[in-house]
Amino acid sequence: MQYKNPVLKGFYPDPSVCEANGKYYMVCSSFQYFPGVPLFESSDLVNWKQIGHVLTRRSQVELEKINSSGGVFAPTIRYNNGRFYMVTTNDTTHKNFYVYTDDIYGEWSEPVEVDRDGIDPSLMFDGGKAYFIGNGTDDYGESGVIQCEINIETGEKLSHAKCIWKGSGGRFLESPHMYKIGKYYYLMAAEGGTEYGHMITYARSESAWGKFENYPANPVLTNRNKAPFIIQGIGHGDLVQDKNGNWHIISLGFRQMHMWMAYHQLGREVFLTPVKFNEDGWFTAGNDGTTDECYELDGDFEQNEKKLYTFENTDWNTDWVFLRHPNEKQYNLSDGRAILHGTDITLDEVDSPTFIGIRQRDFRFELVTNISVSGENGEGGVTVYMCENEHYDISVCKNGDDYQAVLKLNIGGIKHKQATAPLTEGNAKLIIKAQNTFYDFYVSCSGGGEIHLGGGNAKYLSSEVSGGFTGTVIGLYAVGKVTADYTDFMIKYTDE
Ligand code: 6LW
Repeated sequence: MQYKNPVLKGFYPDPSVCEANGKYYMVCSSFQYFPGVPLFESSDLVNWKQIGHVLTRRSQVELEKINSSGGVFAPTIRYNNGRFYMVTTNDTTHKNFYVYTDDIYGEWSEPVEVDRDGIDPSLMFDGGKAYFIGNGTDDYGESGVIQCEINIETGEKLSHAKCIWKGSGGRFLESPHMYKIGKYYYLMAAEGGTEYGHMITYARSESAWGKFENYPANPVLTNRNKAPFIIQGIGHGDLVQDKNGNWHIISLGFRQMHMWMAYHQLGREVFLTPVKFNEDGWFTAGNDGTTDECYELDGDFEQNEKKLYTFENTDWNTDWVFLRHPNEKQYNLSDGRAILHGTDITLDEVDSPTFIGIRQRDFRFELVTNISVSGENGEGGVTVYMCENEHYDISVCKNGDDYQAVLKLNIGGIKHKQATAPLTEGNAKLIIKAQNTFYDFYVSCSGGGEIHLGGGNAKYLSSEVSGGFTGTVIGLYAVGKVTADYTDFMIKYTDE
């Protein structure tokens, strides 16, 4: 059967995957969003169903007022002796820690800290030992891929932290993972940085401590010279074997908004690329060392893609996220309805405004929602949000008895009120129509037609402009002394 990349669309960066009891489990980074580390399950590596989050309690991760694109960086998920482990870094507090669970559908433990620097930690279990692998500097001042043995019960280091590989020479050596396959230990990592120069490289050794011999044709996988091609930034991968014995790399990548426009607003998404081990024990990836849009995959499966998102067919605890730690009193979320109570925190702040969002999953969509704004002075609406300095907001503003529909664009911190339209009441229908390169905003009130308020170019919300690691999130929000009551919400995605 054929599948099409990305296998998981939208802002789900830094994927890591493991196999357990005939299923695959995947985690992604989540930065300033809470709950943190979205957790997915699949039976074919192509269709991924989110089953929850790993970091669901404030005691597991501190995100109070942390910088956008700070917080939870790349995670790794591994399964050993009936227990799942997720290890990651809070890049704002510079803490490396892991949590564990014996029930993948339940809660995860309190964090176990590991006294190591760097980011992109990984775990390997081999010969009854647990190895903590990441990047950073070792106990002797060497930088590169750093390994130490740990007591998995306590996180205590049981050996010196030692640099075991310095990569193939690319900048930003990150995302190391080690695998024991046959007689070799394979050490795979990302180099080049998570933009257009991203690549996956690897080396092998007959010892977990090296000396590691570089694959002679590194990088084994990259799209850095694949042009013109929409899929770019391939890197940060994890190796996984499927039930038919075939190997794959699941990695991050991104889709440019247009063949000739090197901007991406959706964030880094998840791609699946086939891998082949050769007689000589080296492996290759893709047809030519690059990630294509479509591949054949053994197995009897259909690739399903959800195109319609509503309050009724999404789960507030799984599909929706808050900015940092929410004040739960500000939200009343139920089947088919969301009631948000504003505070004085705005979307332009590095804080936790009244905001609940769902990742933008593809370029072209139409969003419609009813909204009713009541209270004293303030606004309630929908935002296409990259971070506090890049977001487009359509809202119903209430100032005493005066109501207005307002379109605001925040581009690089330049706050521009693009259009207003008078309303006779606080009830309205807000509409967003998105193309690959542009967002258009409309309002309609009882019985009236759609008023086009204006729009904004998608590239000003892109990672290239905003500079972060996240992707656009479509958020419901309220600011000020108002309550915003949303019903009949839907986002419908359409193909090119
Ligand atoms: C991730 C690291 C990286 O931890 O960006 O650029 C970090 N590379 O691999 C956040 O995605």
